[in-house]
Amino acid sequence: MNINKQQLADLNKTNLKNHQTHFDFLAQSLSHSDTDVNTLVAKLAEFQVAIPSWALGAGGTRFGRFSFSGEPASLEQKIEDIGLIHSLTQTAGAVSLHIPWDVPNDYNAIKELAALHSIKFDAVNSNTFQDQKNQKESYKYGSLSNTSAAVREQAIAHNKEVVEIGNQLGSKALTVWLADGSSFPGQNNFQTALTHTQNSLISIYEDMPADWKLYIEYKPYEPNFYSTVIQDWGTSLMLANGCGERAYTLVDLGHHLPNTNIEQIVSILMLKGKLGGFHFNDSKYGDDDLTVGSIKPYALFLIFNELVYGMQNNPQNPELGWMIDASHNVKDPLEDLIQSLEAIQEAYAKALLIDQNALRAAQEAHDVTTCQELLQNAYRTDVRPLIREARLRHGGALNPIEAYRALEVRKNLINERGNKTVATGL
Ligand code: LRH
Ligand code: MN
Ligand code: MN
Repeated sequence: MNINKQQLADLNKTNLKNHQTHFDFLAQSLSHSDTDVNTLVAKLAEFQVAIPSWALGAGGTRFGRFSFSGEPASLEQKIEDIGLIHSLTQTAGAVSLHIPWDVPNDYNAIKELAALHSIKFDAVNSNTFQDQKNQKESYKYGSLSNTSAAVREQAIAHNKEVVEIGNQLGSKALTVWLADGSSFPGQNNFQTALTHTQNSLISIYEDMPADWKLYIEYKPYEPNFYSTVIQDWGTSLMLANGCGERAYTLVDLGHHLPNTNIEQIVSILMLKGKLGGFHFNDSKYGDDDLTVGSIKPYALFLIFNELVYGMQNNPQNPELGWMIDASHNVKDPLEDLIQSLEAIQEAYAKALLIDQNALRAAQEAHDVTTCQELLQNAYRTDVRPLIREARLRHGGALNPIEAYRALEVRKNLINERGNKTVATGL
């Protein structure tokens, strides 16, 4: 199924007058500040977030998985799904592949299909947290950190192959997330595990094309429950520094212990020019991979405040690789992703509204009350007319969920793909 601009323009007609009233009102209220509304809309339209190839079907937990009908059964169908989300939102112009879950069969055909939907290939993800069929060595006791040289070599070779695959598609970054660690005290020697990991990463890094970046993802626990080799941003940064200039830390919002100040981590990494990538999701307890903004939207806004500050003040930090890393257990995956994109845009737009000069002045005057007022005034502004306007100007839907349902996208996908479908990947 494809959605064309005319269909969306027709659907938008119903909401257009209402939208215009809200947009004009917001533009009018913002005209008193020095925020130019057209610049804001342009920034929102520019902001593109990659959709991971593993998030288009129903996810699951270790207790079960409940399929969603009409799920994509191939990489081609996954790209088509992202194309649908992108048509509606105009903010999902990239895909992030997980290898070997989504290895292309025909590179040219996949590239053509992606181009047809205006989708770029973002960072590629390696997978050494599962054993694959016919694999010689097992990752049961770790991959890049394993005490066995043969296992480490196999894992290194896999990462190099992932880079090769990504290179053929136009990707420019490799994301490494390791499940390596231990479940019981005494199982691992922490120092040996870290040293092996560093050396393995260096070997992968040195093999990458000169214009590639390496993103090192951290996570405190799971699947190992006693220790994880790359447990936090400090370890990731240390490893990135050990690799070289083009190695960076990747922050996944779900990969922190409760109440961690993620915005501070983001800020410090950008100061050091070492924040490379970002995985969006939300959580109540751990790595829950829930819809972005569904649990802690204010925290997301504070994180975006630091991201915006960093993007404006830290030229030493490269452009970031943005990706949604969520799992969809009960909602339609496409609707869920649309909601995540909306939450990301909302937090970004609100952060852009913060009067940075006034904030700096209030900070210097130690006027804590005003500091809070400045942040919360921005947070309390309903920025949705800006996001809608950005979509409208680029041929998207004023209300993507409404359009998705009006066009009966899921019903069409079920007609095309069937009722009992299982997406490849997670
Ligand atoms: C690990 C993780 C990592 C993986 C993805 C499937 O929890 O966030 O990014 O690649 O989930
Ligand atoms: Mn992640
Ligand atoms: Mn995760």
